[in-house]
Amino acid sequence: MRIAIGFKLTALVLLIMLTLTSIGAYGSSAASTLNYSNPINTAGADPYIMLHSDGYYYFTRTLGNRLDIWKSRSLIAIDLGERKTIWTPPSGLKDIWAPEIHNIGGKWYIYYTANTGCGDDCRGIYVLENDSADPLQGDWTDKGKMNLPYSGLDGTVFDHNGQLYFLYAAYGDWSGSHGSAIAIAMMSNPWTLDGDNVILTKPEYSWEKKGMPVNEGAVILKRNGKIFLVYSASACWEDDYSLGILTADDTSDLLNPASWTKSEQPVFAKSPENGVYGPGHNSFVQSKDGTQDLIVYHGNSGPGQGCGPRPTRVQPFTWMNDGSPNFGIPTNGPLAVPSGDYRIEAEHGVPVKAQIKEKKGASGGKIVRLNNSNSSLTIKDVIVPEEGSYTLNVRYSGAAGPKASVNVSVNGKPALLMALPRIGSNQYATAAIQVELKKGYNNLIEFTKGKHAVEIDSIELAGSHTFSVKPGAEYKLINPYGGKALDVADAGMADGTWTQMSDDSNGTAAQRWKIALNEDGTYTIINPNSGKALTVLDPAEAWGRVGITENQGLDTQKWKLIDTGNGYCKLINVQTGKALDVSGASINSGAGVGTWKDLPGGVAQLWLFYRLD
Ligand SMILES: [Ca+2]
Repeated sequence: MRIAIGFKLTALVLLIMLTLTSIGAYGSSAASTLNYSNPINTAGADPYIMLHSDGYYYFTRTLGNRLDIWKSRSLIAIDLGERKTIWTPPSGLKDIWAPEIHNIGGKWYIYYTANTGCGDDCRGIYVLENDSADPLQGDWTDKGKMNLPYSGLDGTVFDHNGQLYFLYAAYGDWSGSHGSAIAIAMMSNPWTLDGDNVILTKPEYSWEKKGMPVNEGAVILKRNGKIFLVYSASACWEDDYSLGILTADDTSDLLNPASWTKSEQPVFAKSPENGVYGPGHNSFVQSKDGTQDLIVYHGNSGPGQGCGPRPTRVQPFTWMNDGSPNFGIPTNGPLAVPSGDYRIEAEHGVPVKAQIKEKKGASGGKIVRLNNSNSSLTIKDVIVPEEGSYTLNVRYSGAAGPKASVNVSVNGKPALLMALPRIGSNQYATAAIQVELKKGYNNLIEFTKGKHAVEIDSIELAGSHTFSVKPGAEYKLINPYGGKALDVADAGMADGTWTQMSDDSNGTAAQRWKIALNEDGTYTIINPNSGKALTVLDPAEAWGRVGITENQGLDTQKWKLIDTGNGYCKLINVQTGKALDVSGASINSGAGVGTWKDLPGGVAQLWLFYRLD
């Protein structure tokens, strides 16, 4: 809240200011459950997103030196979802690129690209396997390097008529025959190729040879009796990186190149008008209710940005009369959130003394029946884009009594009584209440049976809030680029203890920060463990190290919070005028934290505030 007007604050205005303070505009935008804008994260090259039968989206992307998985109830809010580093490479394995997560026969697999230190010549594709129901849990077994006859990258797998196939970008002769081309092979199991590797497309047209002759990043789309192989063309650092497409009849021999017809022009390319450059390396996903098809791709927001952060973008696409996809033009939106993106099926919650039942007319085909006394339904990982009050819509059926109800508890707080007006046993209705939710995925909603039995079909959240923090509340501060948390080194208490980035411990003493609002509208950020304030220790330096010191109300201890949109903010120090910054834009634990000149679009200077208390 900016106070530039020359009038005295009334007590009421002051009270509002002290209870929930909005942040001064920078690129301020309301985060909504109805609309969204691209990109959906700060960095996101080679994005792969899948929707699993458990109702969660799972997301992997290139990080270079490790594999992280994101898990989210919402596609659009996936950057705010649970994130976990599930694997780091053994010594000698480098350039960990283009991971894809797949569920095959009930087991999880991640295919990733790596080399053993000699670059392209020894670049190959490797596989990990996990038999846990949740890929963020359990152990990943190393299935080793795949038996590719070519060196290559960008592996993907698909099933067709019960046969597994593998696609990858196979290196050839850069000066002549095929550069980087797309090869296909059958598989005898999810980590072993069996039989011939056949080249289906190689760079031929000028739009496939910008920078270098490259076809890569293949992915399969099936519809209308056809199989579409969509791939990325040209070098990733070119603004003209784009998508091409091969089309085959779904009854044809997929290992015969003659079965495939190649587009003569790219089917998805840069849009300078819309500010999207080098779009490519895509995947496909559907809205939760299956009614919309969406393309997930990376693309830069300006020209000449090369193979930098390449943030992830998502947009719907349609189908042409001839049955082929129409991907349209890259856009930043705003776009309507995919259908049902903030809906959670009751059957994707945890019933206790209650049953999941199939029911005609139910969303997702199932309901949860709260019948027995003390029966309950717990829905965890409820995600919203910002802290605030949301409308919780509950779709239900079978409310038997005239005063049927259900008790709703949010984040362990005392339950609210929600009336469910009487309807027929085979009819559905929606009732709504307002609930307070934290930013991110860490919300839990519990329903317990009221006076009469009731069947809960789904919940859906609606609302819109701008970024805000609540003075007096405690937060963890995450840099979304690396996913690490702002941390006091060794949970130190002494004046001058440095801060650093560390694995997100979800609010242990070293990673808790209490927000205090100063009279001048700036904030002091206190580590409750030591009671000390986040301080620029070396304000005269270009990059001034940040640590903790006893709070004396100094300008080096005061920060402005600047909303940059999409749920991120910057922290600008009052003394230096510089932004809180992760040294070298490192994504690793142990990276130092300081203040550096405010860089527009700098991924090392963006922060997510997650409420802990
Ligand atoms: Ca349902």
